Amino acid sequence: MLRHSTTDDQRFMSAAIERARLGEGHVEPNPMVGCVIVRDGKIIGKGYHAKFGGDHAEVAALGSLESTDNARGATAYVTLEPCCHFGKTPPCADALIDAEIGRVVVAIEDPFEKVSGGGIAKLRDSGIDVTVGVLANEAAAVVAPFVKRVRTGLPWVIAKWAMTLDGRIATATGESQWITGESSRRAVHELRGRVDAIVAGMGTVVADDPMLNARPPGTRVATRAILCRRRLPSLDSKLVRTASQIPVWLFAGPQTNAAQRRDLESAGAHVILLDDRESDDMVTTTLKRLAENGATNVMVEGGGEVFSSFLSVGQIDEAHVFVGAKAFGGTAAPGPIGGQGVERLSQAWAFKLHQIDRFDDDVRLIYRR
Ligand code: AOF
Ligand code: ZN
Repeated sequence: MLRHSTTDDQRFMSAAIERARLGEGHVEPNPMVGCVIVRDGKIIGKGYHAKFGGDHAEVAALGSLESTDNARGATAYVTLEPCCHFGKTPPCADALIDAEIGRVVVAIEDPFEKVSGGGIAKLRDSGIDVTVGVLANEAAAVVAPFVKRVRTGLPWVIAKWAMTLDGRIATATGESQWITGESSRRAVHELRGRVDAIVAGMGTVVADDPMLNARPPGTRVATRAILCRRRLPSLDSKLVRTASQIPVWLFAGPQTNAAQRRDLESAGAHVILLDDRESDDMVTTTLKRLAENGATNVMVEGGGEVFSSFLSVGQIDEAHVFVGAKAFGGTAAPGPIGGQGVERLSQAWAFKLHQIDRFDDDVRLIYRR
C-alpha cells in the first residue's frame, strides 16, 4: 500500500485548522478560520477568527508576531482564502501584502460571493507565491455549515438523539428518562449552547414538556423553534412560560386555532402562521426563516416524525447519536426515526462517520451525510 507522508505544508495547515476550531460558537454566521505564520520551518505567529465582527485570522496571526518585520518573506498558512472585501474589517489580502509575506498556503477558496477567488488573485497579482488545496477536505469539514448557508441559504442541521445499545429511545411502555448518563447530557447542553436554533415537534413538547435551552448557558442563546402543524403548545408548558426570556418561535399550520395563537403571542411566543404550501414543506420553510434570521447551525431534537421529515427532504447534515449503556428490548419499543422509513436497503439514508467520543460508559457517534 502506498503511504503518503505528511508534508510540512500539511503539518502547518493542520496547526492552522486546529486554531480555526477555537472560534466555534463565537464567530457564526462567519466561518471559523485559522492562520499560522512560519519562518525557517518554525511557527512564529498564530491567530484565528475569535469573535463575530472581530479581527480575521490573518490579522490576528500578524498581530501575534514579536515584530512586524518577521513577516517579511515568511509563509502564511490560512484555512480559508484571505478576503479581499471591506466587511466589518479591511481585506486580509491587503494585510498580508503590506506585511510583505512571501508565500501564502490556502486550504480552500471562500465561497462568499464578494471573495470567491478574488483574494487569491489579489495575492498572486502582487507577486506572492500562492498554493491552494492543502488539507482541503479537513478545512472544508470545519466550515461546512458556513458553506451550506452561503450556497443554499439554509442552515446546517444537526439531529441529536440518544438510544440504547439495542437502538431504542424508550421502553415498550414509553419510559425514556434517562438513557444516557450525566456526562453525555452535559455534552448535549454544550451543543445546545453553540447552535442558533433548537427544533422540536409538538409530539416531543407534549410528551416531555422540555425547556430546550442550554444549562449552563453557552456562547449563544438558541431560538426554540416548534413545528406545530395541527396543535399548539399549552400556555402552561415550560416553553411558553419562559418565552419572554428565551425566544420561542411556533411554526403554525393553517388549521391551528386562531384564538390560541393570539394567546400564545400575548404570552411572548412568536407565532409564524404558515399557508398550506408552507405547511406542506414545513422543514424547508422553517429552515429558511431561521437562516433569514441569521442561523448557521440548527439542532433538531426530535421526535421520530420530525427526524423522518427532515431526512426525507435531505435536511439532516449531521447526526449526534448518543448510545447509552443499556438495552430495553421489546418489539414495541421505538427507535429514533419514525415515519414510513425506506422500503428497500438501496434507499437507506447513508452517512459517513465523522467523530467518536466517549462519555463514561456512553459513546457519541457523529455522522455526516
Ligand atoms: C478571512 N479571514 O478569518 C475570516 C474570513 O464582514 P466580516 O469582516 O465579518 O467578514 C465576513 C466574511 O469574511 C465572511 O463571510 C467570509 O467570507 C470572510 N471570512 N475571511 O480572510 C477570516 N473569518
Ligand atoms: Zn479577512
